[in-house]
Amino acid sequence: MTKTVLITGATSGFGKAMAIKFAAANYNCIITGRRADKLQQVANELIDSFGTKVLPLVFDVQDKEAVFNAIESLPTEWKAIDVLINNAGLALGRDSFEDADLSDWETMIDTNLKGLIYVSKAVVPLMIPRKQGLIINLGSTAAKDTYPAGNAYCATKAAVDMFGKSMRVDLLPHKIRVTTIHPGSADTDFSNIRFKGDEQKAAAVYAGYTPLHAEDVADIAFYCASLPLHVCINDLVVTCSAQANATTFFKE
Ligand code: NDP
Ligand code: 8X3
Repeated sequence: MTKTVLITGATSGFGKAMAIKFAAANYNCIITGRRADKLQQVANELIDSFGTKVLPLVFDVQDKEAVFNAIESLPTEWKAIDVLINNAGLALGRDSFEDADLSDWETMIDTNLKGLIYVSKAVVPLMIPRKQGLIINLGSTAAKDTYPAGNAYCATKAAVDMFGKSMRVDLLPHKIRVTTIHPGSADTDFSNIRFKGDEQKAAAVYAGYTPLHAEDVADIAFYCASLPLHVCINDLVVTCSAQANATTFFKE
């Protein structure tokens, strides 16, 4: 039977690459994001390339009401969600504690943590009666250790890590598996957004080494989703070969 995946933040980066990967494997894809035009482009690409069924949903994960409305209004045939990928997220700013913008911190908390909680809380009730489901959360190496001026971003990802562990325990009786993938540095739009369009600063993040690409992370997410039902990868940290942990890189 055809499976269904819901991927948040599918307008670019990991989410878009995951949508392509799952659509290529004939999953029905529910894809979400705030930018309606980009989301429709991704939907068209999936339909044109793979002929899969695609349902684009435009909402901001920070907006609790919008999240619950979107999930509750899903057509019946889209409610059997096999895989939820909580991917939407961002970093804003890379400023030391005293200089950091409090509203940037609030946006990261509202998106990376509260948004993930809203989407999970809306989708899990659809999984419980089916006694199956896989939730893949996007953490980060920043969840495992902090780096200078990582402050609120690192804190949100550490919270995602712990919330995923908690979900895994609570959802065990419902046979819902929870995997958290923690990528290191990857060359998506992430740094452009973090540095608010400063392309030089964004490019400097990836200078001197080959970072992860979105497709690498999509392949890993797909692998996690392809395992037999009795297997669950709980926690997966992945970096490019030039990165050892949140702070240590070998650049040439
Ligand atoms: P991108 O900026 O390329 O993609 C982020 C996606 O999240 C976009 O599709 C964006 O869609 C969506 N998004 C952001 N805010 C919201 C919101 N409020 N509501 C709905 N959707 C939102 O970055 P990545 O692909 O790199 O990031 C994906 C995830 O991976 C994030 O959680 C990030 O923290 C994490 N990560 C990234 C790493 C990296 O180095 N790139 C490494 C480790 C983890 P739209 O703007 O259309 O709403
Ligand atoms: C994104 C990777 O190193 O910028 O989570 O925190 S990093």
